Amino acid sequence: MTLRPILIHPDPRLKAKADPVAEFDRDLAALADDMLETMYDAPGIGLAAPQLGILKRVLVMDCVKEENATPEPMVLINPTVIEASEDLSVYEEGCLSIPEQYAEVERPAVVKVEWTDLAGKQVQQEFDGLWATCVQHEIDHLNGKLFIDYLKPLKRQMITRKMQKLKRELARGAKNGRS
Ligand code: K1U
Ligand code: ZN
Repeated sequence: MTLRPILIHPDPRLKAKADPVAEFDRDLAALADDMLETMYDAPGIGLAAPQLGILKRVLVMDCVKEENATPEPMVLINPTVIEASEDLSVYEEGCLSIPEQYAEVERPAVVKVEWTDLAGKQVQQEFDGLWATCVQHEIDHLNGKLFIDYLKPLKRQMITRKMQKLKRELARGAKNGRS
C-alpha cells in the first residue's frame, strides 16, 4: 500500500468528469487500497480517485468517527444515485482538496446508491446521516464538482484565493527543501 499525494484546489483534474471503470483487476484493487490508506492517513471520511489525479469513477469512504469503533471501509466503483429523498439535510462539509475550509451544504437527507464492488458485483444500498452527505460529496468529485460550487460566488472566490496562496507557499517550501 502506498500513500499518495492529494491534489489541492484549484487543479483542472478536480474539475474533470471521471471515466467509468471497465476492468476489475489487481491494479484496481491496489488503487482502492492506496485510496483507503491515504484517506485514513489524512485523516478523512471519504476520498475520490480524481483527488489523487486519477480520472476513474472510484471512491472510498468510512464515516465511523468514534475512536475504538470498528472501521467500516467501503469501496464504490461506478456509483450512481438512483433515488434521493425530498427531505434535505445541512452539514458543514470539508474537503481534503480544500484544507481547513468548511461551509454548510444542503443535500438530500437519504439516498439510494448503486455501484459495482471490487469483485465486479452490482450492489445497492440506502445511506442516511453523514454517510449520505459523504457519498454525495464523493460522487460530486467524480463529476468534477466541489462543495464550494454550492456556495455564493464571492465566498467561493475567497476560498479559491486562499487555496492559491496555500499552493504558492507549499511550492516555495518544497523548493527550499521543507516537506
Ligand atoms: O472528499 C473529501 O475531500 C473528503 C472529505 C469528505 C467529507 C467531509 C465532510 C462532509 C462530506 C464529505 C473529508 O473527509 S474532510 C475531513 C473530515 O471531514 C473528517 C476528518 C477526520 C475526522 C472526521 C471528519
Ligand atoms: Zn472533497
